[in-house]
Amino acid sequence: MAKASKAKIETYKQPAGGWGALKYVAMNLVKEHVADGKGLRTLLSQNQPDGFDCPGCAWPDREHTSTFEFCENGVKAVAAEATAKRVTKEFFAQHTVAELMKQSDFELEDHGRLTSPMVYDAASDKYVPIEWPAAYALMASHLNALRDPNEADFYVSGRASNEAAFLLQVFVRQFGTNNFPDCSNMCHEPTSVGLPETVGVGKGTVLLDDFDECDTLLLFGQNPGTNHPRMMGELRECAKRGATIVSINPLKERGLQRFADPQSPVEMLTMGSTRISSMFIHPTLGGDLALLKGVAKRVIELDDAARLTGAERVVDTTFVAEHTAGFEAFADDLRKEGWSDIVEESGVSREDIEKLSQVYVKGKAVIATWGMGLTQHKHAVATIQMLSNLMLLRGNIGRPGAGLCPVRGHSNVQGDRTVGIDEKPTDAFLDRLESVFGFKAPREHGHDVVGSVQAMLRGETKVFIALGGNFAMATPDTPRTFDALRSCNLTVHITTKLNRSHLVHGKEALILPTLGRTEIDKQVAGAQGVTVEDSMSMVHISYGINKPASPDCMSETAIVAHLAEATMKHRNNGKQLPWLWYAEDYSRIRDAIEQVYDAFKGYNERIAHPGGFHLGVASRDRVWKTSTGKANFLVHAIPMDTPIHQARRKYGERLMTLMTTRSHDQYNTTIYGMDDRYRGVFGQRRVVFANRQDLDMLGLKAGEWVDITSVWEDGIERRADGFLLVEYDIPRGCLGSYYPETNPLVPLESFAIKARTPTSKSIPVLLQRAVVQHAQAA
Ligand SMILES: Nc1nc2c(c(=O)[nH]1)N[C@H]1C(S)=C(S)[C@@H](COP(=O)(O)OP(=O)(O)OC[C@H]3O[C@@H](n4cnc5c(=O)[nH]c(N)nc54)[C@H](O)[C@@H]3O)O[C@H]1N2
Ligand SMILES: Nc1nc2c(c(=O)[nH]1)N[C@H]1C(S)=C(S)[C@@H](COP(=O)(O)OP(=O)(O)OC[C@H]3O[C@@H](n4cnc5c(=O)[nH]c(N)nc54)[C@H](O)[C@@H]3O)O[C@H]1N2
Ligand SMILES: [Mo]
Repeated sequence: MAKASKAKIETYKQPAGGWGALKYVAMNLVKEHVADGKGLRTLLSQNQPDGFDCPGCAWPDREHTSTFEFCENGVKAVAAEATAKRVTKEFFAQHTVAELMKQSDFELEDHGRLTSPMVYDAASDKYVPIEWPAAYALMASHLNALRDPNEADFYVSGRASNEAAFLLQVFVRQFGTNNFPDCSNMCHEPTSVGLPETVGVGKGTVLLDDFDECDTLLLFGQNPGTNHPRMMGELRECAKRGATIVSINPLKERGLQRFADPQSPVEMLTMGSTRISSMFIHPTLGGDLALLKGVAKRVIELDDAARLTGAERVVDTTFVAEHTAGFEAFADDLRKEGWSDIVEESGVSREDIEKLSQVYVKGKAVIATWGMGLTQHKHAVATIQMLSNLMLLRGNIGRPGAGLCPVRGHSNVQGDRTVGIDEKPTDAFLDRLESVFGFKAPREHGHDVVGSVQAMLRGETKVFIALGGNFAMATPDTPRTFDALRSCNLTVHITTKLNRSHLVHGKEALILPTLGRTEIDKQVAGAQGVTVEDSMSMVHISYGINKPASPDCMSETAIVAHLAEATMKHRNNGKQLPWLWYAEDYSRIRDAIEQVYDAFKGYNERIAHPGGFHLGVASRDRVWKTSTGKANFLVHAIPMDTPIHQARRKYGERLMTLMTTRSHDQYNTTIYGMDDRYRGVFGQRRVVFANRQDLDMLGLKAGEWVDITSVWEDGIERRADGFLLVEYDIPRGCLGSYYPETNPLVPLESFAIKARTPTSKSIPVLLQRAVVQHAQAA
């Protein structure tokens, strides 16, 4: 077992990446017992044309090139899956669920890969073995006993392949529901909801090649040094070429400051590094809408001045005239907007807004990227639309080196959505599905994540089946989510590793062990590859190379096919789609996908090309699939009465806004280790970052322990106790802490307008000195 760090808080002076990354790679390989030849072989196959797609993030690869793309956190994701540790039947025989509940999330996952299908036995409070056919029969009997198919929810986490996800949605829709809560609901949903109204497509418009041509990059609310380390390679190249990089983030994240490329012998040997951002703008949490309005207002001011003096226009008038609608109303709204509200609500000085505006108007090819810092807020949809507005002002969409670049999370979260995991399917899609498969698809929209928990709490959802993920820990309002899951008649997890969702189970429960992407997936027609779509709409194939974790693990696709077969054979007088036939050879599923979606034409041939193919994004080609047939400028007021404003009126400056983010040593709810070294946190996770002046104002000191309570007036007490205060360079009134420990603080009913994404980056909270002061960190 790798040695855990001692609990300490210590400024990290190294650049992101570099030798620090190599050290942690080695530590993780040792921890997972994969530091032998097999471990190395696994890593060398990552993101290779004939290897597997990294199960980490959704950042694309350069043509899946021959050099091994090095990324510390990709290695951690692979090592976590390729681990030599196993959770066996004997393990379950030794532990009751109540005992396992006492273990931390880190400990649960650290037991290793699940090896056998297990069923919950209430008499002993243990999971006991079950044969696969009996597991399918149990699920089928529950599903077929429902009065209404809408009493079942099918959760999908973004690692599932296109093949498994597509087959699942065909089955579930034939079964009769659109209940597809999906990790995307908690993630980039505001992007997927916001962009179609402005530019017609809910996806990014850039490709990696655009990073070669851009001269300006605006990075909003993301931490690529930790969450998309392969993006750092691109940023480094851009910086070296002299592109201007601005980071818009309440925190000065290490990876946004300096990066040493572990693949650059020069940087490694000379201990050198590359400066990434040349400018930092630190908005207050949720302040981006006001900030973006401020920058757009400045662009209009400069343009108005240019028009008066006859100088070159600042707005790209040709583009605006030819391609957009709503410009005049938008510009008028900006002219009327007051600077004091912009400055107050963004938390950014007029001077900094001016500087950012200058950078923006100087850029000839601007790329704007964003992550969870924009999406997990009440006004996320409006914020993303305002960013799109800003980009439209100077024609920065659909031009080489310029465009919108939402940076997705899970490696196939975008693909899952593309192939039909969508609780709000369009009629056009359902019509097509019906004509290809010959059944009537349900039209009523289904549950998203928030809707799913609410339906369980109302006692309406009886069966919950999850294809991956960790619903119990990823969702808001943890105690209520626990109650919700426990109210189900059956909960099922198709999963690689043990996590808390398996322990917070329904009256009956199954754990079904599945293959990871690194493993050989052998079916009747031979070893199968699966396809995934990255954040830039590139679709490619991935082949596992490792021996399966256990002979009893089944592929996700096969599990879905058997579930469908077992359930549907009792319906339609036994007339069935050939579920098992699809799972014999995944190219048959891809043929079916191609029949439903024109964009996948020639699917099987096109994935044979190394690097795969681009799905096509109309807005990239300046084809606007909106109601006006143009790119729309959309007016949005600066919100002045959010739950944060309301709570602040009541509690004054003591009211803090809390963001919940990832540490460097975790993959969402999977905790790899206890360090967040770029932020200087070692050996612990229960910390809260606060501004020095706020600490003084509250009469608190760094090193003290605090309890956190939410301010949300619905009669439910929300608290998370025992966090170490860490003084940090964070704007006043803002706090930062890690997810999932802080999810008990996020109210289920606090979500983004239109997108219903939980507001995990803007929770109104109060701090109290903890009753128990733990031993202080060294
Ligand atoms: N190693 C690793 N890789 C991952 C993941 C992981 O957990 N570990 N998770 C994957 C997933 S599913 C996702 S969605 C992505 C997440 O990747 P990110 O989008 O980087 O997610 P977070 O860690 O939540 O960090 C959000 C960033 O936004 C900033 N921020 C917070 N609030 C605001 C705000 O109001 N305005 C602005 N401008 N900035 C703000 C925070 O300071 C932080 O730097 O990463 C993916 N990749
Ligand atoms: N407070 C707060 N909450 C958040 C967020 C936040 O920033 N703050 N972020 C949100 C975001 S962006 C997201 S995407 C969600 C993530 O929510 P989820 O996607 O539900 O969570 P993960 O932690 O990614 O899921 C990890 C589990 O997936 C399983 N798994 C891993 N690989 C595979 C595989 O190949 N196949 C299968 N079948 N299972 C596998 C393992 O059992 C592992 O325990 O959380 C959201 N919740
Ligand atoms: Mo995500």
